[in-house]
Amino acid sequence: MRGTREFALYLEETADLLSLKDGNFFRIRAYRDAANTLMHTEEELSRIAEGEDGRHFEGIGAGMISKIREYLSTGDFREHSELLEKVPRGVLEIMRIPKLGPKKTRVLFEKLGITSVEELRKSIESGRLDSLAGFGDKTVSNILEGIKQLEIYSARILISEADEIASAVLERLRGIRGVKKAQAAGSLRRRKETEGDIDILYTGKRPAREIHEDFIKGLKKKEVISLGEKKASFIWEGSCQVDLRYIEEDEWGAALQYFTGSKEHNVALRKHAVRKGLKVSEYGVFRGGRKIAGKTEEEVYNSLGMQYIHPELRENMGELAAAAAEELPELVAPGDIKGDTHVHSLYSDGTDSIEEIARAAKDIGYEWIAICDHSVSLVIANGLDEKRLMEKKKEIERVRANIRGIDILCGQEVDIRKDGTLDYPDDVLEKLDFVIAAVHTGFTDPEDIITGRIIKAMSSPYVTAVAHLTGRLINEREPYAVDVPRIIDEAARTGTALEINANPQRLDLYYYYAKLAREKGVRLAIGTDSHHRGDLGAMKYGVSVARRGWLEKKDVINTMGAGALRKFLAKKRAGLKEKAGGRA
Ligand code: DGT
Ligand code: CA
Ligand code: CA
Repeated sequence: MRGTREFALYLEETADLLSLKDGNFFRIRAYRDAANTLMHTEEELSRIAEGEDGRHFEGIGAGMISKIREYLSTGDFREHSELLEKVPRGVLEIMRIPKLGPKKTRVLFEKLGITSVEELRKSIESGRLDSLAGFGDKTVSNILEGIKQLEIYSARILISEADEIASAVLERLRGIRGVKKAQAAGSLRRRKETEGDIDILYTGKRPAREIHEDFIKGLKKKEVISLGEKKASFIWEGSCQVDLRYIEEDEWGAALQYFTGSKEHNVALRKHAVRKGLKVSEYGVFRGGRKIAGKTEEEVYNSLGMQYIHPELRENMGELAAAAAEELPELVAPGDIKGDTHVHSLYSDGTDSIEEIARAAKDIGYEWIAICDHSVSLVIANGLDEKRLMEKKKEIERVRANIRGIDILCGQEVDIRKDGTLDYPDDVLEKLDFVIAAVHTGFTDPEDIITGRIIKAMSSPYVTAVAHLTGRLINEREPYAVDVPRIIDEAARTGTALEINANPQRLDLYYYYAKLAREKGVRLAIGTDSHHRGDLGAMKYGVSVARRGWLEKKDVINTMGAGALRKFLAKKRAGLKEKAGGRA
């Protein structure tokens, strides 16, 4: 579909290309203004081209309308495509480096043929810019600084960082005179694994511009991007963009719904509304000219004939149909969690003793905790050989006798070796309460090899769960190649659970695979992979992934009491051993 937003991006790009050519200032500004207007409307491009409803589209004149029509019929417009033939997109990226600007970008492109940020960085390092007029030491060091900034703006941040920024911003905002309600929306409210930027909505009884000006006063290292009547954008502490939006009190629910997104959810919601003869916008739900909802989000969804949809579900993965049929899952909640399936102790690479971990877990209110240290092959993480493993088991028994009210499971995170065998023999595994199996080697192997290793490991009656299935480290290491749907089928067949690793840098399984696992009847185990007892709090990120994956209490083994959990663990062992015995 050729959408309004895509067209607006093309306009923006045309304006950039024109500025690179030293084009007419007023024309460039007119394009940017039009792009900005279109970026913020919900209207279909074809309707704008009809010139209907023109009052929303100040700044979209006859010239622009003809470009829109051209775009609608050909997918582009001539001015844009012709400009783009002469200048590669990478050059536009260079122009986005703070403080560089179109003139210098043009020199780099025309004189040295530099067409990407990476090329520019290399050219600086190799001294190609040294003799270029207008690129003295100061300029070059500004460019390097700018490249670093650009990386900050374009990287998505971890949810744990986003949470911290959002609470600091909210605290500051709530402290400003005249601010009433304030809340995070956007991907952070949906609890997405990473955030592109942070969206904050608020209501107030003073002009928003004054509130924004108060807000940015005295910010450390502040970087104000824009300061408008209703919206302000800035970079918080040099790390992430924050958008503040002033919302009218009686439009709060509609705005919260709109700015929580996702965009895909919103598009589908609007279509659903249209079928019912209604119109949804960030201002409310309307029948004809009459507003029928908008003050609360519940009201917005209910007025469209559906259940309230939790933000975590709003990814257009079937939640609208389920809400209309009143068939939404009853999502697992942090309060349902009774234990953690993946915690390291001093025995391998953790920092705390078994007793310290057990007490910390008890303080959280858990009924049990599984201490899973690394196995013998993982030498760099101080993996345990059989002897030390038996010492650990003894110590767990001692601590268990000393601390009442919490069951400590003697677990291990056992390496899946290159040939798919496990890192301890069966007679050792048999002595453990809880085994999570994990791939820590051969990350670059092809998909069938890695998938095969994991499938072989799952066929062991001792393997409770597979840890961090894809091995990704967000912003640091790509996932290794693994056929997740196949693993899910095998997990269902063998009664093996799959881990949702709650470490904010992992969050692995991804939520959509958690959803698929649930649909196939696989249980999920949320493990924080803690190496310090302070990390136990990461459980909430794992629960968010579970909720985004539509999981209910019964789908997550962490919601079992200690007794039920031990029964569950015994079941796989008994079942698979019986099958193996039957075959023999
Ligand atoms: P992010 O920031 O990339 O992690 O993802 P979001 O979902 O927070 O996206 P963002 O910050 O661009 O916008 C916040 C929400 O506002 C988004 O989820 C839906 C809504 N929204 C913003 N701009 C548009 C738009 O042009 N069209 C539609 N349909 N929704 C939009
Ligand atoms: Ca956002
Ligand atoms: Ca935003």
